[in-house]
Amino acid sequence: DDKKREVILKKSIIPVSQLEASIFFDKKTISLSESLRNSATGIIAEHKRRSPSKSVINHGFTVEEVVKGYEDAGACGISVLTDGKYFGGSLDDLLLARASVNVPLLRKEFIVDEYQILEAKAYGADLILLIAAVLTREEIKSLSEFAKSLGLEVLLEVHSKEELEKSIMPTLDMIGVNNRNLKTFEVSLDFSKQLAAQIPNEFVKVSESGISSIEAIMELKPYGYKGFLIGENFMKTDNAGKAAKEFIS
Ligand code: IGP
Repeated sequence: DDKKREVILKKSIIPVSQLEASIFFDKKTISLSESLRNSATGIIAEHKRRSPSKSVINHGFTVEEVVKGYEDAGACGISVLTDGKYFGGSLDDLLLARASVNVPLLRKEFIVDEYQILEAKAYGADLILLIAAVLTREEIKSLSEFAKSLGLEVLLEVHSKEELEKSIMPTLDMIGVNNRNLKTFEVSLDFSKQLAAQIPNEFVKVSESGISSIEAIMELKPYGYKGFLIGENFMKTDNAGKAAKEFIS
């Protein structure tokens, strides 16, 4: 399929030896799970140019300006969409973000192979996302083990009880419940609420998508959520960093 083709094309451009030569490759990563455990707010702010469910318009700010704004606002971590096809992002966005901030950075991507994890490390990420909906248990196991071997943390994304049950393993650091169904785009905080009790306590719980108010966070906290991944609510404004600041303070 298209995604596979993209990955193959990219592989022929940058050899693994060159990724491993990146200045970020041997750099110690920063732990998002630790920051979330110790944070009062737990906001993970996302850089997202557009999305298939809604067109999000970034009003002329560069990725550096947006992520700096997020860091100044007090975000615990920053998610950078690197998918080009659906979200208009790129690995360059991740690299520019890395050069601009010191908070943990998530490479937000549909990860299906180890090469993409090497890329994540080489372009400065601290953690990766694995999406249970598109991976088997064996894939989650081998990809998360590989990420951990590079010092990257792993955020596993689930949307249902079945996805959660098949995925639980010690190589995960955080479990995120996506409030948006990736197929129907239906969004409801009920997904986070319903799954919370089934997420074992050793994993930091993250609620993802469709969060647009402090009230939503207040509603989710009693369920044990420590992290809140927010994109659209900030990126749809004319100044994402400023919106994050107002939200967090
Ligand atoms: C952010 P929102 O509704 O605040 O923009 O959502 C983030 O959760 C969302 O972008 C996301 C995503 C994903 C994107 C969650 N899981 C997987 C791409 C792939």
